[in-house]
Amino acid sequence: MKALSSTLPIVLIFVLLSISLVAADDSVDFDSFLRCLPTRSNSSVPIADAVLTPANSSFESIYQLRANNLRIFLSTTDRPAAIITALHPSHAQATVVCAKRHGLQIRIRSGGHDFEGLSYTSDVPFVILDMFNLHSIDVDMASETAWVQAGATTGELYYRIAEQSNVHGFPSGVCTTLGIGGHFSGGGYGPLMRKYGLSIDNVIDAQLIDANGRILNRESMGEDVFWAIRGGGTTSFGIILSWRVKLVRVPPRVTVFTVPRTLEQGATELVYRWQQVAPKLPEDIFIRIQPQPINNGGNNRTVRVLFIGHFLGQTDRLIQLMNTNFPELRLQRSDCIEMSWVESTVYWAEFPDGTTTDVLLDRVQVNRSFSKSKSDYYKAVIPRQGLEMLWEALMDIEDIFVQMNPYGGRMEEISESETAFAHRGGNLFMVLYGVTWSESDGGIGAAARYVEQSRRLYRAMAPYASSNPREAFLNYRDLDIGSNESDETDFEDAMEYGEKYFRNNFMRLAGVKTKIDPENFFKNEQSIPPLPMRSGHD
Ligand SMILES: Cc1cc2nc3c(=O)[nH]c(=O)nc-3n(C[C@H](O)[C@H](O)[C@H](O)COP(=O)(O)OP(=O)(O)OC[C@H]3O[C@@H](n4cnc5c(N)ncnc54)[C@H](O)[C@@H]3O)c2cc1C
Ligand SMILES: *[C@@H]1O[C@H](CO)[C@@H](O)[C@H](O)[C@H]1NC(C)=O
Ligand SMILES: *[C@@H]1O[C@H](CO)[C@@H](O)[C@H](O)[C@H]1NC(C)=O
Ligand SMILES: *[C@@H]1O[C@H](CO)[C@@H](O)[C@H](O)[C@H]1NC(C)=O
Ligand SMILES: *[C@@H]1O[C@H](CO)[C@@H](O)[C@H](O)[C@H]1NC(C)=O
Ligand SMILES: CC(=O)N[C@H]1CO[C@H](CO)[C@@H](O)[C@@H]1O
Repeated sequence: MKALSSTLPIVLIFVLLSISLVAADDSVDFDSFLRCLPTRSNSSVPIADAVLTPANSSFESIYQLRANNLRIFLSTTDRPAAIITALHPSHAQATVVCAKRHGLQIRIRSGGHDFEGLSYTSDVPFVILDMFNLHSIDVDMASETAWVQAGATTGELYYRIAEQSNVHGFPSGVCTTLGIGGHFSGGGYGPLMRKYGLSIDNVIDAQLIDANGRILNRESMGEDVFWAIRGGGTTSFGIILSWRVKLVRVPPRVTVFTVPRTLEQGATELVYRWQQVAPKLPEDIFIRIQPQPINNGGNNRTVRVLFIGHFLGQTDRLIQLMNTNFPELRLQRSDCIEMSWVESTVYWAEFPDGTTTDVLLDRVQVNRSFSKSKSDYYKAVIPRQGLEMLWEALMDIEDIFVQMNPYGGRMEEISESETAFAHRGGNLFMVLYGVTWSESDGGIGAAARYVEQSRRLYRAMAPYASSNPREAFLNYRDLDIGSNESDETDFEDAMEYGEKYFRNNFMRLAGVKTKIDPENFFKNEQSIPPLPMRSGHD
């Protein structure tokens, strides 16, 4: 991300001309790595079919295809020495064993949505283990469970469940191209969160490849490791091959709505009220809000807040509940649309009206953009003057995206230590601040300016957000909150981001890490380090 500080458009040309291969480093024995691979994998599915080096014509296109954030992708010149597009679990096992033996770091990629690109960039010689081809989903209606491979997307999971049942679903993210492998590692949330918790709260088993290349399940990895991989950033502990999930019950018809309110229509008072009401509503109701600046023509800017709702039930009941609990929103029957649960995943992902559920099988994010995101947790209501300051800040910023998601319900019931995901009781809502822009807004050359805008908003909200630590959501990865270099994980540095992401679970995570990966093979700029070695004289 070094090029970010430059605002010259020439950067792009520079990047394209100077793509370099980190494999050139002498200390790394890349040829031996390549020779090692077939000796460690199942010969009936040749690993040669999975290995791409820069000599292969498809290398660059596969690299790019799932490098989702153009801010990261266009600011790095380093390329992996190889991309292993695993076609069989043994290809992933071989990648671990051979990379460890021959001094290469691995970066694990499933859907490639990491906000800071940690699944496809590194400053040291590395290979990408791409799990995208391992995407089978086996739904078993008798036990109401499914085994889902890491490379499957959220959309595929929703689609495959709906093929079998219209009264089952799964609580995961809104975007339908997220990789299950990365998405669950940080928790995984969506509109079913208040009713059923996070994705990881409904995970009952997993297959994990450890640093010795062994495949472990829940029993053989032990409850400590199983605890850590649910929300603790799986990538610090191993490679997820698949998760076994418990499906959840949904009614045959659910109701969705999107209600816009501008400042002139009283949005400030509504948002003030929403903060108190939304975390306490019946668990079947989830109302996200999205304030965004809009132009009223000329230079007259205002803020419009979208109230985006999801209800596990039908319109009549929803209207009753809203009249009782949140009459100020004045939700009308005509605002509500009834549909099946799987159709609601398409609605929530903001596909154009009329898009059919087949879109859930589109596995690749086609329209990529430049982005920088940050997150906050709120345990107290933002006062009216705080909201007014937020509106001012939004109207000041070019392409800002703010999303506020209510907690409460099931999230309040699960204890902070039940899984590694620590943001539970006491949180009113979680906020995403994102700036996104495109090539026509200035592309990579404008990155420094946009990134600074996101930081400015984050600083402005400090008085209202959680503090000591100022908590952050791992799935909304943000290197600003503390990070390390690609190949070293200093414990003190790790504590800085670790407490924000994991609160009191950080030390226990480091303890688990010490047991399963004491040599710290699985690491990145924000991984969990092993506990520091004791000095001996205490
Ligand atoms: C448009 C968009 C919408 C989003 N919406 C939501 C949302 O609604 N809810 C939510 O919770 N999050 C959401 N996110 C965040 C998302 O959950 C995270 O970015 C998540 O990490 C993406 O997983 P991935 O597999 O696609 O990404 P990747 O970039 O492939 O991986 C992300 C991280 O997980 C690691 N990893 C990937 N696969 C494995 C594996 N098999 N084993 C071990 N480690 C692995 C990677 O090394 C990396 O550190 C959204 C992100 C985007 C870009
Ligand atoms: C190799 O993979 C095939 C196909 O998945 C499987 O049938 C076979 O048992 C595997 N062989 C070994 C030695 O694991
Ligand atoms: C990559 O190129 C090598 C050498 O030309 C070739 O043998 C191999 O099949 C190619 N790999 C893939 C996955 O296409
Ligand atoms: C700006 O737009 C709002 C909403 O349309 C309107 O009420 C207001 O009068 C406008 N202000 C100016 C200065 O035009
Ligand atoms: C991608 O962007 C193009 C051009 O803006 C648009 O026409 C197309 O519908 C978009 N595709 C998706 C899937 O959003
Ligand atoms: C990028 C970054 O923050 N790197 C830090 C990693 O840890 C070392 C100490 O071991 C710091 O000096 C770096 O600043």
